[in-house]
Amino acid sequence: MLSKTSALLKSTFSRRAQASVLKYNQLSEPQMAKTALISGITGQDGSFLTELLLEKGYDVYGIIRRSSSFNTDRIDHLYQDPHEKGTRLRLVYGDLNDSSSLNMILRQVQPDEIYNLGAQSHVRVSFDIPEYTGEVTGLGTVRFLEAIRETGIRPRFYQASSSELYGKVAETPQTETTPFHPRSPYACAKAYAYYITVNYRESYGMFASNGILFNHESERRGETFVSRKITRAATRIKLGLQKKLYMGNLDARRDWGYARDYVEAMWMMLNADEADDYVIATGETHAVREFIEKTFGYLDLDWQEYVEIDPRYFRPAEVDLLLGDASKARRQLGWEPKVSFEQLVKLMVDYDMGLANQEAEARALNHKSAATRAGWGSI
Ligand code: NAP
Ligand code: G4F
Repeated sequence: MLSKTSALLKSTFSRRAQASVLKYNQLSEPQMAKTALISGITGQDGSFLTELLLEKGYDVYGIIRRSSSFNTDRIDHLYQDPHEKGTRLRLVYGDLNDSSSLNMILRQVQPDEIYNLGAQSHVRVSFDIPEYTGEVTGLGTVRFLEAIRETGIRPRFYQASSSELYGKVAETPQTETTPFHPRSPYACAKAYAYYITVNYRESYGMFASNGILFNHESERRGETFVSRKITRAATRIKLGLQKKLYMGNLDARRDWGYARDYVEAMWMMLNADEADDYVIATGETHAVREFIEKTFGYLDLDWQEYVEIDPRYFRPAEVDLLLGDASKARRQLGWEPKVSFEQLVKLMVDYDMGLANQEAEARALNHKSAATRAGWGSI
């Protein structure tokens, strides 16, 4: 019964969050606190950043795109009824592919800070839809920057740059001065976004900063990224809901941190004295195989019995090794990661075990589960 009730509550909250999306002409209200505008608010990082900014007393506006089904799950717990006085989180429809919506939103919201987190962010998928990825992940950034220029407001701008820029790495560890060698349409789009952000800073004196963030995960990570794919599958296997986990390259190494720690770095960058570019990373690297070993080990399972390789998950070009050196962020922003690799795996497994338990209960009630779709496609 618990899962039935929680499903009902979830859909009610989703409906309410969608209902709270404002029309542009409803946006203006006298503002005292700092105002932040976030693209990608429905994503992993967007949800943690929204929590952080609300805690800090900001008014937060999030851009969401029209979707035929509810996609506000990650921020539903932050829902505030816009009809009540003092609402501090508002959602507005817009799209990084639609300059006019960005212009209109900027004029109405007049943000002090903009966090551009919106992107087609899946590397493997970017090989399937390279042009679309270029549009949203690359050109989306210049659409935003141009909208700032055209409206004449002077917000601080954060660009969600990525360690994928280093690709076929020229040196290890990677720092702010390591040359880029992108290895996917996603990384090429992010390279454009990185340089156009630097260019607008240099050309127009904008306060525009790049956070070159290494992989960061959480219990809210999308289920087709490797960490979550592993923790979802292992917990389901533990409860007999799934038999096998099909994986790609287990030798790839990543510098994995916790997303909540990383959104703090974003805020610190926009609240520094000067705009600049920063690597954000833990300084530890682990193979995908280690992530699997830790996860299954934590559940007392022998991973070799369950994991099989499926070449569909290999990428046309791979990024073999990422390891970041965040000394500059430590020195200049005072940022450092708090959650270790072990703690990260544990918190994700604990969360997904809760979901697997709910799924087992729902199955007993004969409900269809989203998790049964996890094996779709080649991601
Ligand atoms: P995510 O969970 O995939 O979220 C992406 C967000 O972008 C979602 O809210 C999505 O909206 C939105 N979006 C997609 N297309 C859009 C469009 N055309 N217009 C407006 N919004 C759009 O990504 P994340 O992990 O939170 O990452 C946030 C940002 O950091 C991304 O730019 C990502 O590339 C970058 N980054 C991530 C990492 C990492 O390890 N997580 C590392 C470095 C950089 P829907 O919910 O509607 O799909
Ligand atoms: O979790 P992933 O899909 O993340 P990837 O490609 O490193 O990209 C993520 O981090 C970037 C920062 O460096 C972000 F910019 C980007 O937006 C995204 O958030 O894959 C990690 C590694 C890869 O080497 C991949 O080949 O895991 C390997 N892998 C092995 N088997 C797999 C699988 N990845 C996925 N998604 N699925 C597999 O079955």
